[in-house]
Amino acid sequence: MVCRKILFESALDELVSATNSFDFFEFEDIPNSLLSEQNDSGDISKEISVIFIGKTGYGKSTLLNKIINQHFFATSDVASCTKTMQVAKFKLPKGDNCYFTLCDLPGIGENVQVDKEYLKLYAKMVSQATVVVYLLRADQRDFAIDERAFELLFSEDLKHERLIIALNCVDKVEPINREIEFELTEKQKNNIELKKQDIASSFGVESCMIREICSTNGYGLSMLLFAIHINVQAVITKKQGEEFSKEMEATMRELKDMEEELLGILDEF
Ligand SMILES: Nc1nc2c(ncn2[C@@H]2O[C@H](COP(=O)(O)OP(=O)(O)OP(=O)(O)O)[C@@H](O)[C@H]2O)c(=O)[nH]1
Ligand SMILES: [Mg+2]
Repeated sequence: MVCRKILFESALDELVSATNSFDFFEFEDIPNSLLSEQNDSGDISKEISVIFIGKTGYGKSTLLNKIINQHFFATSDVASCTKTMQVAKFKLPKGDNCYFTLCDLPGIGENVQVDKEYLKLYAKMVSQATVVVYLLRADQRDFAIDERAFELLFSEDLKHERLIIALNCVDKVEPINREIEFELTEKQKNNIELKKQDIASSFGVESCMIREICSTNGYGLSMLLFAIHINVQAVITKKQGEEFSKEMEATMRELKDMEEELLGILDEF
């Protein structure tokens, strides 16, 4: 049994209004086969879950706080922080003990011994999760630990079905303008795009599944939530594989065009 701590429990409506996502749960009929069973000290719940994994200090807990718009997940500026799995649970309309859960896991990379234990936990949770969000940092160059974790955790199929990479800390991408309030410059955007292409080829994933974000100020959060939303929905409707990736890329491009158009209109005012 995997030990976990429930930090927050509420109705799905609360998550829907905090994120403007995941409203499809109200309409979709979720097959029982997709719900994984979790046992919290004898309390059994059936869950659709999104797990957040990756190296220590890369902002998993910060991102989860930003998503639920509350400060429930402990974060640290200094030391490796999350030591057990922690979850926020949102009750699905489907039944009494059915939930959509967001799970924060301890970070790898602190030391070799602990990593063995955490990677075992990751493997178990990846096998049960509906969607996996793997955090990387946009200002990082050393991917050795992550590449090793990818080899251990993700089959080729899984990489193309229910994995999203959240490329965090875009505010730290050079060249940083320290004079002005946060706004990505064209040069930073270009460097982020190059970083995404680099990661897509070394990790063997679609670049549309890499979402650039800043967990502290919320940059890119709506696009990441949209990616999680449609991945969960795709798993539920069992629309997977290459065809789905292409569809997703087209949808993402459409959304990005809409965003840019909207920003253009706002700039004119
Ligand atoms: N500049 C910047 N800092 C960030 C961002 N996201 C997180 N941080 C900072 O990174 C530090 C670590 O964040 P955590 O959320 O505790 O990281 P974690 O991945 O949960 O770490 P573990 O629990 O040890 O695995 C904190 O000081 C956060 O404020 C970001 O997008 N930009
Ligand atoms: Mg943490």
